Amino acid sequence: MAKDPFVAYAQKTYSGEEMLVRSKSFYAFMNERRTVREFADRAVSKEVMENILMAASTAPSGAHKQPWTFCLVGNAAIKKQIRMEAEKEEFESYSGRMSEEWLEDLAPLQTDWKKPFLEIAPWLIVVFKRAFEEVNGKKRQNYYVQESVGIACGIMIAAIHNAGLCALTHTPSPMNFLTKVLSRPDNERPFLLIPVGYAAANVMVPDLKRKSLKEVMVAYE
Ligand code: IYR
Repeated sequence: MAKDPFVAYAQKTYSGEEMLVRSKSFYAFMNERRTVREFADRAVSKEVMENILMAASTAPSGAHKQPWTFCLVGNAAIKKQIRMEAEKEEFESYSGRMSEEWLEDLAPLQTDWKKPFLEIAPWLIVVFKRAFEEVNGKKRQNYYVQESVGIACGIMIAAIHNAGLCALTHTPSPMNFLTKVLSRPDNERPFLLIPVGYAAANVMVPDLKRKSLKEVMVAYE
């Protein structure tokens, strides 16, 4: 196979001062992001969602395979079905499958098996990781799939926040029902379920604190 040609890359740089301002303001902006679990029943244009997905798809990936599929669900009947199936699993999880320790760790978030946001949020992004590809009837590997898709979701969450929207990184467990509901092929596995929209009016969020720099960084100079 011919090697991809290389092209010149013009890196955008900033003065030291500008870099300081930009890095600080980006941190401040990202630090305003909060996960919400209650959404407004308010439309968001499909074009905005498409831009968010294209931003996510700029993520670096193993061998540049971009091993993700983003299912964008706005259809009310499909959202309802996803809610029903998710609640079925979550009910089982909350009433026995999750450990005491896990339930104790979740208590401050006040989550439970009910997931009305799966119907109320205007869009659900169902992220699938692609374990392998089929090229000309032959199986081709993808690499670092977990890492690649995780990074893409991080960029997606930043893009959602940048658009002035809210998201929830939701993980119904197990979530293989999403494969069936969305008729996904054999090489795809559900990764995350991300409702996107406006937060509900007067939404409340847990009073969480983020770790300090000292707690998350170890410097070696
Ligand atoms: N999947 C469940 C439980 C849950 C687990 C973790 I870890 C959270 O941070 C939040 C919830 C649910 O979505 O309710």
